[in-house]
Amino acid sequence: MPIWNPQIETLPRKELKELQLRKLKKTVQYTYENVKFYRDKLDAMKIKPDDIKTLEDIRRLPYTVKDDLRENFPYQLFATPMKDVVRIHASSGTTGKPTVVGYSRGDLEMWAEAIARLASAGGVTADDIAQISFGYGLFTGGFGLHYGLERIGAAIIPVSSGNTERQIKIMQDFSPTVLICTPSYALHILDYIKEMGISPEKDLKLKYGLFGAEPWSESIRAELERGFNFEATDNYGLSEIIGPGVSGECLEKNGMHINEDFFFVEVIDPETGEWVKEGETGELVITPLGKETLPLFRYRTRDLSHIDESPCACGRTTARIMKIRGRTDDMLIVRGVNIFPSQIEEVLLKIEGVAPHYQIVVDRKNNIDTLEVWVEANEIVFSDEMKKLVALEKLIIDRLYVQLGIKVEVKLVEPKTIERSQGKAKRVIDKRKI
Ligand code: DLL
Repeated sequence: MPIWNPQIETLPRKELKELQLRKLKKTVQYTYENVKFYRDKLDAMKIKPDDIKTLEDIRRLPYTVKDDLRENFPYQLFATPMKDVVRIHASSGTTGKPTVVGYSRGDLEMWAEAIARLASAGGVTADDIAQISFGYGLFTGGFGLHYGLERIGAAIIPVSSGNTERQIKIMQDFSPTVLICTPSYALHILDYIKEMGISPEKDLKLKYGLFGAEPWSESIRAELERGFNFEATDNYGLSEIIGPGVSGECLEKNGMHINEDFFFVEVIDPETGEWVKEGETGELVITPLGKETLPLFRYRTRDLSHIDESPCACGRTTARIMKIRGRTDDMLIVRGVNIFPSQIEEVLLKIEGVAPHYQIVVDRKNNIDTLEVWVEANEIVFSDEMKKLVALEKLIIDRLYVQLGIKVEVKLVEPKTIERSQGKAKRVIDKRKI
């Protein structure tokens, strides 16, 4: 597979770091001059932009958190005047005000370049026809992928999300070779396809799937690749930083190559705020390099992962963010035990007879936390004897006990009872917070 921008993507790591340092220095100077919020912070900390002399010095800069964006709602962190802002997106967020992000023309250029690289890495070329089933709108997924794919020269079908039957009709009529959406929506489309008796192998032309915007396990990748008969890659990003485009997998499928000339990524211990040792898991903290409208310092993503800098067989030299394990804020504490939804998914999807649709319901009854896992059994299991259902339920309880160390309740439900999403799946319902 050709590399979109070999000059950058295969740069020796030493030169890449030199490039990052040059851009970091410029970014700090630019941000200090143009964003009062940061100027005040640096002044209070008695730090001058000139104090940043090495990449390690980034640790002298303050962190930025989501609340900083909310408190400066909507435009106070923008470094460019409105006449230079050409796009606005927002992320809804479940509590409080949404976070608003802006892009200059230069930012959109950078965004398209970042996406072109990851889409090429995932197999896309100018010969492809891409069905983009991410939502187009304030969410960054649809438009973000769109302009990068256009840059490559792929023919885009901008379907947006929803209306699954129409999605499938388009797949049959327009012969897209690439599907782009959340992995959970892809699973939902796959269910429909099976139900309609369509054979992806014979009736569709799909070759690649580019998925992201939510956590998904290797088991879901296997399920999608088998079901659609294509190759599926993962890509990661967040609206505060740019949207999709921070990083994306190549066809080696071994971590997401970071666009390191655009983003400096640190991994910190979320408790102490210190850098973890090389290769260890921690919270990703991202500083965009050279962004014009919303240049944030050290944004705390709350996403947990680790970084691998070892050479990749694809030839790219850029470091890779390994699969996102969860978020610091989606960790559930149930009867004192820390549980990540991804741990539960990992167990469920290795069990035969279980469909990749589940929901975790946490509650508190008589002052005791309860955790119920609702899992769909597949058609075959459900039409079988009761005895088998009971045995399957017991197997899931036992496996989850081994993984989590606590006994949880498991409820096997009929196929298609768990709500499907057209965007990001909602896997956890924590009634304790309601
Ligand atoms: O989800 C941007 C995006 C769109 C990325 C399309 C990839 C593809 P937000 O809505 O701001 O932006 O949500 C960002 O989603 O902090 C992660 O917790 C999660 N997330 C995004 N990509 C992945 C991924 C977009 N590949 C939040 N794996 C992030 C796991 C992901 N989690």
